[in-house]
Amino acid sequence: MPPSPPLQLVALLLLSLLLRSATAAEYTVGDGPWDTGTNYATWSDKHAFLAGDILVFQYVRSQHNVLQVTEATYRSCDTGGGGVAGVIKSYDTGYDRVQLTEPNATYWFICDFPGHCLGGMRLAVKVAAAAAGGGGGGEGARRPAASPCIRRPPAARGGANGRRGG
Ligand SMILES: *[C@@H]1O[C@H](CO)[C@@H](O)[C@H](O)[C@H]1NC(C)=O
Ligand SMILES: [Cu+2]
Repeated sequence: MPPSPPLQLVALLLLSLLLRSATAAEYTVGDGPWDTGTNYATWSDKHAFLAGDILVFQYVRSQHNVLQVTEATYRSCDTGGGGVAGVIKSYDTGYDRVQLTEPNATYWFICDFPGHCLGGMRLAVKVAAAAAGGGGGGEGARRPAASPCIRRPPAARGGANGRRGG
């Protein structure tokens, strides 16, 4: 009987899939649009973020933006009028992919449109100390399912608020 390369190929494919899912996960922030109708604290608490993971902010760019800020600005929602105080990085494409590069760190994000941050458009993301891609030590840290975010509790998003386009 000749050897059966297909089986080895399948094994290789499976292995590479496993490795890929262990290196980085991509999360759509809030499992939907970045807007004023979502509870981002609840969303963030549901997930275990690792260095290398990517956050995707999706929104109408004329209505929102994304600023990575200091903890103080996250708490005060005050960027000093000019949108600069405490601002580390700003995004405004409407489809922003932000990689969480630092292990053992917290990332803070707000929307700087008037009233939006105070209205709930702010996100704190804690990145675990173990790095996902750091020399292959990350496999134990990553939970088995690569995308557990599909299920969405029915009442998680305030219906009326979100649709107002606030
Ligand atoms: C994580 O950061 C804290 C303070 O920022 C530090 O005390 C702690 O040792 C760090 N842990 C690891 C595993 O690096
Ligand atoms: Cu906004």
